Amino acid sequence: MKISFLDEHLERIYAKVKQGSRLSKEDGICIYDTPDLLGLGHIASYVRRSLHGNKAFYVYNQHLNYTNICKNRCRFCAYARDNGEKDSYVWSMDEIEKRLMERIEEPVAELHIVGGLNEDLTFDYFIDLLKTVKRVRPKASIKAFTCVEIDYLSNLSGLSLEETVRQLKEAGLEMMPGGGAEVLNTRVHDALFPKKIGHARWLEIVRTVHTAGIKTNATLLYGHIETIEERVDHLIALRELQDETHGFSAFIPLAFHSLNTELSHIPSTTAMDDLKNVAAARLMLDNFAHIKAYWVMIGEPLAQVALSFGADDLDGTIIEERITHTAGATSAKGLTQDQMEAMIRSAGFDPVQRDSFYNPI
Ligand code: V47
Ligand code: SF4
Repeated sequence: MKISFLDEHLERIYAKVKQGSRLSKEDGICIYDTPDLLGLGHIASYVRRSLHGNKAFYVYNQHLNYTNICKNRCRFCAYARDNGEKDSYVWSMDEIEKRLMERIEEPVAELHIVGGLNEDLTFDYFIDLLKTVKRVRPKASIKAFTCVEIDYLSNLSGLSLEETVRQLKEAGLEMMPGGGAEVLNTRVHDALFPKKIGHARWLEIVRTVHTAGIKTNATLLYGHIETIEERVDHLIALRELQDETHGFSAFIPLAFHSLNTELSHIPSTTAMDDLKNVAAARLMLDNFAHIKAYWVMIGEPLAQVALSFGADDLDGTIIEERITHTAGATSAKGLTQDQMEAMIRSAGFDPVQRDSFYNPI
């Protein structure tokens, strides 16, 4: 179909996309700079539809955030607390079992488990955590721990990265979520999350995890101090690693929420920017199968629109989201399966309930 774009750069990008040519850093910057949002959506949708047709995936999942005590205290994080602070917590195995049992009648297919770097916890706690979850919910997949936690656990246990991952896998770890990279850039790292692992270590850990046969997701935390060029560099770094390992499953752009953080002066991201991040991901990450629109962060209505801007997955029902809601998210804390399916259908797509590995359920 012949399309007239308002932005001449989009003509070039569309031609490349239709030929299956890889987009350059310059193209990535044009994607973020374009005023022609609908033209951009058209191109991203072309790719999304050629990969997934009219399907829109979601997972019936449950989040477990086992502790909010964290020694890193990233400047953008509203969730973390110091040990001994009033509302700090750590869940015992009984508490974890209780939370799983509260939902045992529901068809939960995935458990998304992440927490802070709590110096009171031993490596055995994490092994017990995985085994407890597997015992109580044997049929659900465990998607747990970011590369930040893997680095921490390797230091804590004194084991090599490879051995740490091997032991976690043996205890039940099947997949890893995408958090922790934030923006793969030293300037942003030093300004916002200096105690967290940096760019090179994050990539090294992902490589090790993928080599061990564990798929991971990837994210970009946008809407704070990062520049457009830094966003594009981040996407290209992920694309290059994916060429090497093929271990990334989905990419999720994460919209920064500033309430209750040290950066509370930063305004919320705009719908324009949220949709551009989805489209940029779909177009730049030509070797990623899935792009998620995380409804918790951008809200349910915009997540529906994102399905026409490159996203093919709305993540999950979640049940009880804590991290973004502590930072001011106004979306629901969870959705029922009916709500999720109605949301997808009214956006014009066919809902596909999936497991962690995108097999339809
Ligand atoms: O790494 C922290 C981000 C991430 C804030 O892989 C914030 O399927 C916005 O990674 N405002 C954790 N974001 C969440 C995450 C995730 C979520 C859903 C699905 C998947 C997946 C992964 O949340 C952190 C950080 O980047 N975060 N604080 C904040 N104030
Ligand atoms: Fe800790 Fe993660 Fe929050 Fe950083 S983002 S302070 S590592 S819980």
